[in-house]
Amino acid sequence: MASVSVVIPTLNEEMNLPWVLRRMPSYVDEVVIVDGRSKDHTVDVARQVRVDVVVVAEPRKGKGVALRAGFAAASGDIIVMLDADGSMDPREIGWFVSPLQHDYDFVKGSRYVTGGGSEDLTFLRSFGNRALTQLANTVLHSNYSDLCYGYIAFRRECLEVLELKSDGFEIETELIVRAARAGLRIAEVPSIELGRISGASNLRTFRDGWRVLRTMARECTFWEAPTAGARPEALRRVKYTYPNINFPRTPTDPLSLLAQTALGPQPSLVPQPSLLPRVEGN
Ligand SMILES: Nc1nc2c(ncn2[C@@H]2O[C@H](COP(=O)(O)OP(=O)(O)O)[C@@H](O)[C@H]2O)c(=O)[nH]1
Ligand SMILES: [Mg+2]
Repeated sequence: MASVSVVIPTLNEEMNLPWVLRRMPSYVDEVVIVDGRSKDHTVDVARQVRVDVVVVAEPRKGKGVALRAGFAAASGDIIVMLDADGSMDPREIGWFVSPLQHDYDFVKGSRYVTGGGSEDLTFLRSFGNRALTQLANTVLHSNYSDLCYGYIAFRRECLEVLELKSDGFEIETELIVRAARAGLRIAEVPSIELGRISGASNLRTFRDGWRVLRTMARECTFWEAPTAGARPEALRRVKYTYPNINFPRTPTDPLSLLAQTALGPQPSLVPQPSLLPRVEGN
């Protein structure tokens, strides 16, 4: 059985990270958080909720810098990256991991294939994302449905091929473009993007949109052979939901969480709801 590491960059997410860690399926072998710039109790609450969490200190700015440090520290055969703000549900990790255990190298979450969706996309971001996706597909001869979405998993061997170097949010573009150009076997799986539980996004639509464009320009030549880009296969699914009974999506009070003693109630020991997806209508 392939081992699974989850890498989570964190920047002041003390109120959101507990939900994310509690939603982690039991088959995840390792959780790596990358922090170094948080001014709050993010690292402490992570250790409180999950004693075996691996903490990587990365004081330099940027999601890309943080992810690269996390990938280097992760020990699993399969690496999953997701956000700490509660916008990506760890319960979906199974959909990412299972294609990787069979025929695929790289699995990308998509809000647009059947079964996916978003509670968080503004009109401007949605429009920009569609335009960038179209542009990427034209130059890459690929058929991605959702470029700017960073719920991604891959086999660790891919890191040698991908040779990541981006520092900011454009690392997602770099990953996706290089995966297609390298001809990796790519699947898209549906994912439902939720709203941030609390706090504000660190992404600035225009500045980061521009960085995505610049990355694409750097990565793509004007002419690519029509077979150069890999064709991601969309693994569509019926819409599904996961039970959310034990862990309501409300901001956690970090101080009362940290006040729990080692002998007190341990949230990580609360029985996990069934890992199996509940198909709506059943
Ligand atoms: N370590 C680290 N994490 C970051 C940094 N910037 C953003 N993040 C994390 O990256 C994830 C995505 O950031 P977010 O602000 O939610 O951006 P959005 O989802 O694109 O709107 C979150 O888990 C953040 O805490 C950073 O400079 N360093
Ligand atoms: Mg977010």
